[in-house]
Amino acid sequence: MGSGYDIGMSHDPIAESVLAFLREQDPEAGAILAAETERQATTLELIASENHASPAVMHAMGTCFTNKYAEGYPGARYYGGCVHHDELETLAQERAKRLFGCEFANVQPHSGAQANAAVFLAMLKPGDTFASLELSDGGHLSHGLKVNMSGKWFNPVHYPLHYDKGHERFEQIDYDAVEEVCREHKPKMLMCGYSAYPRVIDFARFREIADTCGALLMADIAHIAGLVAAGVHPAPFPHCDIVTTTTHKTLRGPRGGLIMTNDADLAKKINRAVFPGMQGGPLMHVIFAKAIAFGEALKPEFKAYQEQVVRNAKALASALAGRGYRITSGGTDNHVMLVDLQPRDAGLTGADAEQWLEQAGIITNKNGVPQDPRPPRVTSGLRLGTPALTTRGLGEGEMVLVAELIDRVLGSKGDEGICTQAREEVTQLCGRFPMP
Ligand code: DSN
Repeated sequence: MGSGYDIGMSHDPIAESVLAFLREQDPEAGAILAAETERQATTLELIASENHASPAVMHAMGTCFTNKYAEGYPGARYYGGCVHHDELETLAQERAKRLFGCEFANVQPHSGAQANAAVFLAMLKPGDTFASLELSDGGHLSHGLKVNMSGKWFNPVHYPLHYDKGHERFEQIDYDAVEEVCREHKPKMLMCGYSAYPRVIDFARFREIADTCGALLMADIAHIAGLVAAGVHPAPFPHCDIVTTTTHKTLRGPRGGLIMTNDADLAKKINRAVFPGMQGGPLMHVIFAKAIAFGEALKPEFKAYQEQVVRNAKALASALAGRGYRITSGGTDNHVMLVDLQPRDAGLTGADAEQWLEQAGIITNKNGVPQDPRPPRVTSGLRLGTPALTTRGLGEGEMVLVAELIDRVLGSKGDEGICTQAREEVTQLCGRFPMP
């Protein structure tokens, strides 16, 4: 049984022969790859920012494009021998532009954090003020955390969620407060787009707010990029000036970053900030895989996949709520949910839950819930997402089963026997839904 949503997702003989080859070439390193292959095949991946890339994307990274320096951009390189690298990077750019409906795309950022850092370098001066959502409310460390460059060298001001339990939009973005923060602080840049926010982002409203204070509007759509590409979440263009993303989460490409804009002047600044401002040689083998992933995302099957991601998230959230867990903001509109463990068991921490579930082969990450009384290494919540399970072909029926397994493990407080039994059931379930 395969996912049925995409190209070649049910069996990968090339990966098997590569593994056999590497085990022969370097038994020590090959054994680690074998173990990780087995781990991924026999566990349920519920980390919202992870996915299982297609065989084409995976193998694209293991090609001769890794051998080349191509500093610069197509047609303007600092090394000879770049003719095919120019073709390739142009192809990746063109596909990204079609996918997200924009005029300019820089496909070179090595990661989402580096894409964001390049935007800071291009658009702000040290000490400039920008507005964002705090990490503890669902933002990202590169959106102004004190220990991150964005918080050390720039001046973040944060806008809130609705924290009033009685409010109909409890734990959702308080757009009026965003506007107040912008009026008071006059940020040079307003950031939206998050790492742990389960609701639709109103980019049009953000545009109106940015215009009240003359701020640039930047969206980091790292989490929802696949949904946006498939039209399952509203698009940031034409509302946003700059859009950054990763390519490996819902978008299901290789690990990497991407920056887009419709403005030719901003594009020039962004290009200079990525190279030579932030990075040296681009990872051309990864750009090759990005081009392939963008090609996959342009196919109609990708829309069906993303629609199922959202249906699965809703089914999982509803099944967990039915078992006494609180889903923050009352549910999810996208691929991710934040599960507040406290109503189910006041003593249960996210750290314990993550560890016990891993013993049962269910991979999650602890995550603070808004206004979490516990520190980030402990937390009262779990962040769960459905992109990877959906790639494997699990549907809403299986989400109910996954919720039951999660509850059984957590309800037992990680009892060894219960975890072992659940681990066996997880392995069997994984066997019914093989890896890409
Ligand atoms: N670390 C990523 C996540 O898990 O959401 C964000 O960069």
